[in-house]
Amino acid sequence: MPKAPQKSTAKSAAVSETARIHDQKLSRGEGGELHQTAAGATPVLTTAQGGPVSDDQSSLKGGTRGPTLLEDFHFREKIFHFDHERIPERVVHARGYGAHGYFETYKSLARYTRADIFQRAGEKTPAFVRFSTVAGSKGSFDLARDVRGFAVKLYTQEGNWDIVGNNIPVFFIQDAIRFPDLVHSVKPEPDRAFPQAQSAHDNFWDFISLTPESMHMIMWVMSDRAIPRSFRFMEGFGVHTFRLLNARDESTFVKFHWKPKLGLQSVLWNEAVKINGADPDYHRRDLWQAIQTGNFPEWELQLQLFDQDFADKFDFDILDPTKIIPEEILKPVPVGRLVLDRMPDNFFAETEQVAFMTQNVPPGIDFSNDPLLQGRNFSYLDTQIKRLGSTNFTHLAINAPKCPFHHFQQDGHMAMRNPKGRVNYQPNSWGEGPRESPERGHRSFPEPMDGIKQRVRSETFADHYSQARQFFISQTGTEQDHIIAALTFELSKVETPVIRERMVAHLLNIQDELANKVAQGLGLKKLPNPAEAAMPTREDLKPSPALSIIKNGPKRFEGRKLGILVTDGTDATLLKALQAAVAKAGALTEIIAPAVGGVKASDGSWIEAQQMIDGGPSVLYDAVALLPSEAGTRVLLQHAPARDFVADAFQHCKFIGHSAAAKPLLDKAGAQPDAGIVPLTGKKDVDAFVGTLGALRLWDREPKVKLQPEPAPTRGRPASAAG
Ligand code: HDE
Repeated sequence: MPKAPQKSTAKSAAVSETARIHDQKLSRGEGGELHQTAAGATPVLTTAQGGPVSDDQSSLKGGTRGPTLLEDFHFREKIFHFDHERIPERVVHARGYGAHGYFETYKSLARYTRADIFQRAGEKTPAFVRFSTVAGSKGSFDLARDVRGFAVKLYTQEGNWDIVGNNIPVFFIQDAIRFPDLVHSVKPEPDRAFPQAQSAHDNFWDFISLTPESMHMIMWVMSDRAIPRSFRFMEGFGVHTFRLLNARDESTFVKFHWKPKLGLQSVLWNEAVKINGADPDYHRRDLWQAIQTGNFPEWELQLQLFDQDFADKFDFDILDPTKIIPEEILKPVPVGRLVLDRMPDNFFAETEQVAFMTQNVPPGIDFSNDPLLQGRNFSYLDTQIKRLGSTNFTHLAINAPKCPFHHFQQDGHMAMRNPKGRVNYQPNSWGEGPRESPERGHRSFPEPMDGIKQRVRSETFADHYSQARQFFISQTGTEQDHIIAALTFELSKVETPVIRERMVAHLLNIQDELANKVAQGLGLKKLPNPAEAAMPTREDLKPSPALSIIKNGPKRFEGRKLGILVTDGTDATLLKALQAAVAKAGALTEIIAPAVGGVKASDGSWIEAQQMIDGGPSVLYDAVALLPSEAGTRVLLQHAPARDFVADAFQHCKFIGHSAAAKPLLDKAGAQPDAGIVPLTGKKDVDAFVGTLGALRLWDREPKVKLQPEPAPTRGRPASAAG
């Protein structure tokens, strides 16, 4: 619906009768067509009590210039409600964006689990997903270097099931009791209240450098996984080991993986920094646009299933949340798909008020003893009462189950549906009300337990470096360079040299080339000794190609966006051919022009733009095409944002298609010819260009566009055999 125009309510001392009548007309919706509803009938504005309002623009006064009267109940209610609009933001994962959709089961998993959602092939279960960053506050920017939350609520026929996961399969810590310290350390430092949404500061790296168990996670957050191009192009993980229980209460261990249909993709750090300025809502806008244009994002749920025997033989403890089970060792099995096809009607009511809780599991799903998961199961209920303010947060539509439910919980703030009738307890003699069901109800795995009461970390959790090393050697050379650059950048923001050195000491336990290059990038005069390790790093773990983004590239441009720079006189035929080819590849185009009003193309047609060049830098696109006319190029050559547009696309290793007329612009931006710079003359070139876009980036260009420091003396073992 069109938005009503903003209107000043400031009044001059003597309000003219015409202005007053005009105001009243506007408030009644008679002021112009923008106020009409689609049906032409405007509903009457009311108070929250339902009383019709006569004037919403002026408060009730004693005289034209007199004081506002206390009896103005409409004003009082309006301001009172406004003053209370905020609820506490989530202490972590404050910035998030959600969407509705459904989960479709591929086939029955009755052999493994009695969970109702997995019994029938083709069954669709309503779902709500909230993606988030962790460290930043609600108003922070989307492209922070951070873990992304990937929280899924499945409204199953036997109660809500929340898989409250992340886009990274491991975590910083092994025991929930350390979580407040971890989060305090990454948040803005308490005396200065900065930096916002950033881990590049002393407190964070101080904590990390004193926490060897975080090293595997650190490899992931310093990799490109922590700066995803879109929510749609990232994986999700349940992180912990859970259990599936079948009808006979037999247990199978399970790890949950969400695999994006469109493949993985991330941006570069230099790009992320610029995106945050150009469009701080980049990820939300992307999801919004994809869903509004009918390009519904989709993930496949894949399960790693294993038994106690596998767990006993596996290299690491399956209860340790800082470890993965490499996919090459245990192949994940596809069991269903998740499709997001509807944005919430209201962000606050749904995305802000949704309450995820790890302890929401239906019968047939059970927990493992992972001490991080156990702590989470305790924590999430507290957070909901704090944020939502009432024990009745399950009465909110977004949190309520969509299956029948019956219980005797009652009253409390904002109770919306207390049980009907006389009976509010059990057992009772009235033969009324719900009763428990040992058959249908949730049962826990009857795991034998003994042991002494103690505060310990299991010795089986003691290897902190081997999988960190495995992650690093599983990456392509390009991705390794990005990890090295990220560590160098983050630690360069640490003001205390000893913390930088402590981190390099840990890196020496992970991989020598990594440690040496970071030390060199930081300008460390002398390498420290490797950190003392509880267990030596294993060097026999094989690279796991599944851990690399680039090795698993989608090889298609589907779901991506091409930015096309045009000016007056742009070749209309070429432009149309390009737009058609990109649409055929399942991708979007956006026109960028000197003015948003558009340009007149070579055939006299008018082409509307979506962005003016100053507002549409190339960092917002996956690839770009430069189609200015000769005259247009002369103008663009004088315009710094146009030069930046090209220079950035080049340094970010993007594919650049261009008309012959655009050549001087490429030259001026320092974009030297290579395989990623593709001249476009006709349809044939255009098709070939769009074909190459599936590679997403020309990584071979990267060494040519970045600072290459002089090699410094190194020590330790030679570089790994990584790809
Ligand atoms: Fe959370 N976490 N967490 N967390 N978490 C919250 O719950 C907590 C952890 C995750 O979109 C809070 O509703 C503890 C791991 C996501 O609404 C809070 C521990 C993983 C979301 C909380 C962890 C997560 C949260 C804050 C250590 C990945 C956002 C607001 C034991 C597997 C959900 C809220 C949404 C949110 C506690 C660790 C994922 C405070 C105590 C590990 C995706 O309850």
